Amino acid sequence: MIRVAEIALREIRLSLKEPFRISSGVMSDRRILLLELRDADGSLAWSECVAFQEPIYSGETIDTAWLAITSWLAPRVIGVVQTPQDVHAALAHEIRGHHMAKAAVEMGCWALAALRDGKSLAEMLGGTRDRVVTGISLGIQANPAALVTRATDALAVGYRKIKVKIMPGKDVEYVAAVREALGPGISIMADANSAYKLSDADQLAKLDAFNLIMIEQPLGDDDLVRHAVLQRKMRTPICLDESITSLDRAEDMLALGSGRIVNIKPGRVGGFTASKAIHDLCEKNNVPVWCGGMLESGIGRAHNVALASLPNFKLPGDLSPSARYWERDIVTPEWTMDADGMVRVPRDCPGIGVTVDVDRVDDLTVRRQVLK
Ligand code: OSB
Ligand code: MG
Repeated sequence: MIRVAEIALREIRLSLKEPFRISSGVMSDRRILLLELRDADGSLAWSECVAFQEPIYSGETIDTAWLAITSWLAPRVIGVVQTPQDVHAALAHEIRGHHMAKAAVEMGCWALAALRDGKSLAEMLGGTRDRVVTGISLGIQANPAALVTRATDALAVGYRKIKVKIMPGKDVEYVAAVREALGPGISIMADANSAYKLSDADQLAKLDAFNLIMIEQPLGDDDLVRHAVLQRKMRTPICLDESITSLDRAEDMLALGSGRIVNIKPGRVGGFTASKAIHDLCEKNNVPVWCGGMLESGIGRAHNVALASLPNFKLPGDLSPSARYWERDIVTPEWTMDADGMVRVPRDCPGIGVTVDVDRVDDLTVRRQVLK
């Protein structure tokens, strides 16, 4: 049982080392929403909201999340005695949408519960691995040669999966160049972030020639039906990201055949309880899952790494180490990856397993609001 006494919201500014471009926009100087959850004994757990500053990935933004948490969500947990397993339903009841806002609160509750029990978040969630396999997600580049340079460098430092962002006009030529440069044995995939229409099926099917381990979210961000049609026209497995916003949507994907792999981002599905349910459903149906990323700071990354230690996370996650994104992260130790592309799961520390550098976070904070 936990009883949250106080939630503080903070907005920090943290600049990416270089801009990250997806088909629907570019991110560079990030505005990140962090939560500090305190219980009556003064235990403090941190969480991160994965919403971006503009609605280019989902409808939420950091400003809508701030509104949702302060107006509707925080009052559902502050002063309430409940288990972390109860929080998902408490936040879902009569409040539609706002999954990323809900997830930030819910995941903070799990982290607080882990601290209270003296367990690592990974153990609390049922994670079994002590290291997780990591891939890199490469943003859209100016030309295929620039992408090849980045892909080759990534492989050389140990990444076990190379994901390249694509969009119409920057697809077959880019993927072909990467496959040619890396050779046949390397795990390569493409992520379109909903940039295509079903009428582009012939163009997308050209990617079948490159033996990709999957293509992520080619069609609409809330689509399942057209993805099912497309999957029947392509050999490459479709992986859904944006479309899987809940356990129900994962069930729909299985029923319709909209894809064969699921990217689980706990922020997108409303938190850990939904993530675990989707993980278990997929496991039962022999559908592998992997953990996606949202260019998180070291706090959000800690939550993702803990989740990725569950057994059906069978494919490398987008769990790059801190130094890929930031000159300096806001946690100690920073997240690192070994030469085999593995990130250690801090199962030996209670809670999220890294220490938040509060002085640095204070320096980066542009607004803070405390709710009791
Ligand atoms: O679709 O997975 C995505 C980044 C921003 C928005 C959407 C996505 C991504 C990534 C980056 O692929 C993953 C990461 O390194 O955090
Ligand atoms: Mg994606």
